[in-house]
Amino acid sequence: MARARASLFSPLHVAALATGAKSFRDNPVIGSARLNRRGLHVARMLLAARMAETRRARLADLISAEDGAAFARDGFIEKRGFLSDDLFAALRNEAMSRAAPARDMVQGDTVTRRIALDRALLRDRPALRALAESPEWLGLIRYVGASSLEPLTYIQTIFSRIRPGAPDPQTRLHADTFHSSVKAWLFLTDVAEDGGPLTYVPGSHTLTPRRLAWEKRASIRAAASDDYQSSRGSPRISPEELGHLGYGAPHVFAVPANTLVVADTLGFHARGPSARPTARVEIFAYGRRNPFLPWLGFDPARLPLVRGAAVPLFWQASDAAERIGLSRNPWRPAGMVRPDTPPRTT
Ligand SMILES: O=C(O)CCC(=O)C(=O)O
Ligand SMILES: [Fe+2]
Repeated sequence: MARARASLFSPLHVAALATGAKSFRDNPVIGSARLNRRGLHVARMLLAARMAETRRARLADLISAEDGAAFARDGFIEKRGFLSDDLFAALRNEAMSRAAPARDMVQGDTVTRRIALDRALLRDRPALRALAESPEWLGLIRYVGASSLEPLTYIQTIFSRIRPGAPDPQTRLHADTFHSSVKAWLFLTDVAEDGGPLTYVPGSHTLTPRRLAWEKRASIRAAASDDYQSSRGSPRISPEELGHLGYGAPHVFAVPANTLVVADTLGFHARGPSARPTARVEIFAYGRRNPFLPWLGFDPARLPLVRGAAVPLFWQASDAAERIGLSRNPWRPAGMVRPDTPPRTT
């Protein structure tokens, strides 16, 4: 019987266990209630955490001891006044005052806009290039990301409550996936407490026994969950459950412009609610690799032909996939716009 059931699993679905594949609903092995009851999901989490810890230890020289201690405690590093006043003013001007090719994505009542900081854009924007190449910026991202990765970097705008629609799904506390990965936000605008701020539950990036027990329970029912994001491997958690796991309230990044936050999105985080339509603009970087890699380097995104072109390549591939009917690309071309030009998708 067990044999007959095991044969339902295709080799590709099994092979995906060794990657960052996370969707309980799309992969019958990852989503198997029977295997997750026996600890499959939790075993992947523990192995990924151990690999991340080993890789991160080798990257300790990239950041200060103080930042390392803050990260170990909280799961994020916050740096106010990250850039010098002059560099920040120049960078903000380069980012905000010039139109650039953008993509918009609608999620409920929210529109996310991204302008890729690719090679073409950076060519004549020296302040943005100085940030993208800054050892301090890259060091923080690589340390938190536990890999010598090449982050995907954008000018990102969050237009909260810009259109009628369901509440933004990012406003529910969640972990992005089952393993460490890094996101960084250098805010170009001041962010108010009731203006859709980033929030993060301090310390929730570590796998405590209670977190693992919660993950195990969640993994058993995830494939059948009617919460779409949870079933796709980004588990949502309620404030009550969070209390049961022993965590305090989320920290709210109501911060002035020129604050950098670099976070491990294995920890629980969300976008706080917005009391009115707002446009939060930031330089946003993202890095995620196979969590089971023993090595630090060899990121394909660092190859000469890909470096500085990964985002447009990805967008074009997603457009091509849509043209042949595979899947809709949620990132729709928005034309040449500035980060704060109101979206047309309202
Ligand atoms: O933009 C934010 O405040 C957080 C959104 C989020 O959950 C994410 O980017 O993973
Ligand atoms: Fe997230």
